[in-house]
Amino acid sequence: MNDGGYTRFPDVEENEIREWVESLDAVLQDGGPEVASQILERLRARAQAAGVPAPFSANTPYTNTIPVHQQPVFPGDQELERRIKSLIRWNALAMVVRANRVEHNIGGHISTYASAATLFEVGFNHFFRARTDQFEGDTIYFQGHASPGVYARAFLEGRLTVEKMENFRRELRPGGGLSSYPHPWLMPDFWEFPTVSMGLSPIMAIYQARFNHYLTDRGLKPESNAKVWAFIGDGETDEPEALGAITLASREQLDNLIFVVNCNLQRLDGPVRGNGKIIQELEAVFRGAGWNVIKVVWGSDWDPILERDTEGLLVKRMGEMVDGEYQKFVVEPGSYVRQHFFGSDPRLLKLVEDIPDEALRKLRLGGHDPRKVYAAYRAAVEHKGSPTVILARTIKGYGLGEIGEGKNISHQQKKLNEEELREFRSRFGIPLSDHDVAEAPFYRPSENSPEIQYLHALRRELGGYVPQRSVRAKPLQLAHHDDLFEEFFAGSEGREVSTTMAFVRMLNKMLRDPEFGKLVVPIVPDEARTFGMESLFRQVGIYSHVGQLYEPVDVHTLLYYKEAKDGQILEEGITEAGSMSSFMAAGSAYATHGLNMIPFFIFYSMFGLQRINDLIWAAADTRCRGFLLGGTSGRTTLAGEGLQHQDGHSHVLALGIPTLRAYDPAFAYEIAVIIQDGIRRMYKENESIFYYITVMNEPYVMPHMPEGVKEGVLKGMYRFRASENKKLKLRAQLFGSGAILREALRAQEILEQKFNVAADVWSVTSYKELYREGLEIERWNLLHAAEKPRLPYVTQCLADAPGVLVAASDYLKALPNLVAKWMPRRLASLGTDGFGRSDGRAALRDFFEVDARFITLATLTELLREGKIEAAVVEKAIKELDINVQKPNPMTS
Ligand SMILES: Cc1ncc(C[n+]2csc(CCOP(=O)(O)OP(=O)(O)O)c2C)c(N)n1
Ligand SMILES: [Mg+2]
Repeated sequence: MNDGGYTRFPDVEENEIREWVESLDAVLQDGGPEVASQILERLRARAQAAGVPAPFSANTPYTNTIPVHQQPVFPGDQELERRIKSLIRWNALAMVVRANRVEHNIGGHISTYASAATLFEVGFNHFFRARTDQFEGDTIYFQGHASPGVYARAFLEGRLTVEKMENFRRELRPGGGLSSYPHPWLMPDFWEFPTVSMGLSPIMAIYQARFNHYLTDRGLKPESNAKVWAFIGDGETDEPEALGAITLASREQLDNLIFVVNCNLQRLDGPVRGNGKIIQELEAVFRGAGWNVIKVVWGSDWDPILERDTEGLLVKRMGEMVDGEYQKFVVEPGSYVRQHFFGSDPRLLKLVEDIPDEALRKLRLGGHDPRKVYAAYRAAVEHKGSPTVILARTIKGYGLGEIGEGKNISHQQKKLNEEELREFRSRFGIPLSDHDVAEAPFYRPSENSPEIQYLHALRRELGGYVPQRSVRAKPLQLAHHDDLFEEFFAGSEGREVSTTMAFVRMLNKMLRDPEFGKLVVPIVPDEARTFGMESLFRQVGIYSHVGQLYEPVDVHTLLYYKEAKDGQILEEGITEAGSMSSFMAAGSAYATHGLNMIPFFIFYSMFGLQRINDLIWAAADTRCRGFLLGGTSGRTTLAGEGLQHQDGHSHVLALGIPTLRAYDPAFAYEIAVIIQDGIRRMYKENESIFYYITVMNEPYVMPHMPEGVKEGVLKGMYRFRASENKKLKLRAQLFGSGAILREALRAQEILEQKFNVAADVWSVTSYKELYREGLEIERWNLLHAAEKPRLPYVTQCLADAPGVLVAASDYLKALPNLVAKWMPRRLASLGTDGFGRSDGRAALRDFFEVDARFITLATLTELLREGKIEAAVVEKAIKELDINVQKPNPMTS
């Protein structure tokens, strides 16, 4: 695969091949590429019919895709651009070197931008269009480790001060600094998308490009030729997410999408494919997936040599070498290149006999040649019908010379001594004296200099500066908001429904809301039927850029599978990562597009936070808004499915994501309160938060909302049903969440009827919210030691709540334990630590010890501990409740 088909048939006579090649040349000359292509296609068909196994190759030779004669004229002042790029190179290097001098090991990367500089700067100078009032602008995902280069350019543009540059990677300095990598959370006016968890930006970019089409197809934004660019490392493509969604991009004909893979052949530890060729490997993968592939392997220096290579020997030789050898040519002298590359054939040696060794070593590669890169970018933006990937060959640590060019240690190179700085300075012609250079000072020519003037002029032409982030969406009014949710406050009037059903009905109503219905984006990874959402197929349609090219098998049914160009549902297929990427595109549209899109991504809760937590983390960093719905949740509520499906820990995983509000509601009105308030906070008050709400498939009667509980629902707990028998001496407070709240209610009855214990039952809608609030109060108390301590909400709630305390949920015991220290007395926690099982709900709740019987037992045991009852009562209860004390421990079995 990797040699472009050149070494496969060594026994074919060279002469014979030459004759065929000459015929092809003649056809090309007379008829042009289209005729040649037709003839080749006919030949292929003929060969196939004759039983000749047609040589399959998804590869083209290891040369540039765009031939010299098709290269457009470079539109800029190349010399001036080179000088600007050199200044950016210098400042990018200086910021890392300086940061590490001040603070040993503060880190930063020099060699990534050093290799990507031309790829970035040609984009900045000629392609990346800013967002303006008239034009939506290009969306760019910058390779995270190249951030010093992006900062250095913004510094030249006058957008970042010396002080900020000085404080690269030291954000906590007075006056602030610059974050290590692209972080919208930390630099909300600058970065739009976080990219540094490798592999995520490619998938995010693909779904962003698709989402841009979605917005246009649904009439929410005008048609435009804006592009989504993603700059990716070649090592990064090993991440499954990086290539995992590329067929979606071609299937959806995303010609608004351009990947640029910086193929410096190295990653952190060493070569990406020492024994192969990463460019050829990626070419095959992307071509196979239907992408337009543009290889930019060799720079213009190679053009005359290739022209002299009339026999194709050089191209053949280029195809033979593996990346490990190519990397060696970067670090060895020209004599080595002559001997080991050209030396394989005297005819090759002849091609370069008039080129001195030093020049031979310096023959520029494609990714460092602005003319080649420009040609590729121009072809990419003009290409129609499919996404484009540009595979550009570069050198890691380009310009660092002895200390880091092409070396295996390049990635980690952060410090340069005086001598090395001087060398770099001289190589790139930075006007700093030998004396000054030692300090690695930042250098910016005067505002009137040709460099700075040129820089500004080009950016003006492209609409302004990038990257730049701003929030352009206007807050929603939410005038009729109450009516929408009213129905759910009333309860289900005796009907048994699940919280999932209630949510779907809510979604249905929200889709019809006159103000924001059109902004709602339902996202499902092939689970709509699981959640009873199939009625939405017909109601709002499934989005498809091409509409529906077939008659669906169920066309005669009421709820048929309707795909439509203006469909509203994003039915992503089985990809939680892809769905989450859509969520991010929608959830950040308030900034990217000035549109308050409201994504509702509903998934199997086990395959959410557990599977795609890194993307959810990135969504938080992106300041995304919207709702994540963990469907069929609960370790004992999702009956039958067993170990891989039953989620009992997503709420624990949600704890770590700072802007994620996580709720485990039990009733429809709780969900309504949470969603209503969430929409208000995110889209009216402009808070950068998002929500995780678990919903269940267990049907039961949804009660009417009691008076005055809304605040408690949102804060995390409220007393749902107080004991009516206050005269009893034995008292308890039971905390239930989600479906397990009903077990607590049952326990309340058992305790009262059989054991004379009066228990109040609380619905704990969010341990995370209680925990956050408690931590906030504790911090306040810590920092205001002399003042009267404040009380956490949990403590306030339980101030007048007598008796023992017992919590039960469908999640890990760790959740209630988080807030136990703010409770007035010891808390007994019941939860579902351990592997799930396939069985019915009752059996599962017995197995995990979270049912009404175990809540009763835990309450009695606590009363025994407090000396309020005798051990005999507990022993009797164990028998009456039919509890097997010899049963295996669910945590370890
Ligand atoms: C998910 C993830 N794993 C590991 C890393 C650590 N890491 C940072 S850069 C890097 C190597 C990058 O190599 P490549 O993608 O080829 O980029 P280059 O710097 O060579 O352009 C690694 C492993 C990371 N940032 N993200
Ligand atoms: Mg690399």
